[in-house]
Amino acid sequence: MDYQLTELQTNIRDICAQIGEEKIKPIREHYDTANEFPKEIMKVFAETGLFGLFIEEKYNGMGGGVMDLVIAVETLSKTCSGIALGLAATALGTFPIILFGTEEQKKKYLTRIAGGTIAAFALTEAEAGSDASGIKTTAKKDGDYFILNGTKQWITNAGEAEIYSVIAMTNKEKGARGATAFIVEKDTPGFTFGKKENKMGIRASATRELVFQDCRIHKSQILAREGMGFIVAMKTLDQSRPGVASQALGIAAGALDEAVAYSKTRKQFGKPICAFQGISFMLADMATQVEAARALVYVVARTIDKGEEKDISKISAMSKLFASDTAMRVTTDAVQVLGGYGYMREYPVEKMMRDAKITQIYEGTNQIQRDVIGNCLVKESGKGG
Ligand code: COS
Repeated sequence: MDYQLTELQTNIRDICAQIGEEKIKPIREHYDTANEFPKEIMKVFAETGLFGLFIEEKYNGMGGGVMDLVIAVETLSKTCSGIALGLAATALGTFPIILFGTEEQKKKYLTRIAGGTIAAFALTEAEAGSDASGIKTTAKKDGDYFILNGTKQWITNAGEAEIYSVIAMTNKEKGARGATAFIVEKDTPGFTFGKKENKMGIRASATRELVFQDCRIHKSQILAREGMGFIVAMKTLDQSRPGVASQALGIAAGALDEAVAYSKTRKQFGKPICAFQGISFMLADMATQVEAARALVYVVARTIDKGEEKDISKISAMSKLFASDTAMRVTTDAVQVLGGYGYMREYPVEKMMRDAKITQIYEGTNQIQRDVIGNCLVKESGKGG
């Protein structure tokens, strides 16, 4: 299909496909098995300028937007979404600065990120997953400083990132309106990391706790204003969910490729299995779902980049919901097409199926996405809210 990619986007797709084939494919199994973060590949991303893809040129970025990020993450995720996540989660940690940073904060942090410094976003806690305004990490005012105490859970890129966008409560009584967003640097005293999680999929990505114990952060590190942390988080997620959608899309597209290739070489009853309608109909459905997901994700990403839509929550949630459900269905079917071989670690489709599952869960479960979409529909119809 002709998606009318720009020259930059075509170049990004080709470069990422080359990185996937030459650098990621030979090592993806190792990092998945070892549950290890691929620093060497992050260097390749940095050298290629991928960390600056979605950052303005005046901060040494490439001046692209969500669509450019989507193309990169989709293409890299075809080979390994766990590795692509190092880039996607950096974007997630960067969006609060892009959307709400002061000129000074942007100059200081965006230029570093564009040069290859990894970032992360810290909202989730043990008791605050879907209920994001229930966070318990506190930031108590002390003169020009805020003292952070608490633990963030399941933070992607934790320990590897140098720059963290952290949401903490500055006024518990005010609920969602009592949260504040801070930029916290890795080596700040009082800021340490908890255990590395042993995950089902995306095992090449680093997922750890962030632990704050009397961690002093200067007020100049606040993003937006005191009390605006929840809005910073929500607007960030609106911007980043198409990134998860593109990760899911890449996983699904990768699994489809594997299934088609296998079906042409695997012979049963004297014929390649693609000659059986039971298989070819499955492949046809998988391909149709992938293309439908791609069309939706691209249109949503472009709409966000245009900046004309006032409320992007609904379409952003739709892209993540549809693409991640597609990824789960298509990878499950890919394992089915490969049969017993699909279930074995020697073939990549079982890893793709494991990797797909998280896209229905993180950056808001798909139940939360439906909730967001439903609330938007009611608001738009003027009946509620
Ligand atoms: N953009 C701007 N403002 C938003 C917003 C958005 N996308 N979403 C909510 N708000 C505002 C609301 O308008 C409301 O403002 P007022 O206080 O002025 O009325 C405020 O934020 C609180 O909103 P709401 O009452 O809807 O908050 P809830 O506590 O009910 O939570 C959901 C809403 C469920 C949507 C939110 O908690 C959520 O997104 N949860 C999932 C979190 C998530 O994705 N976690 C993954 C972490 S990153 S891996």
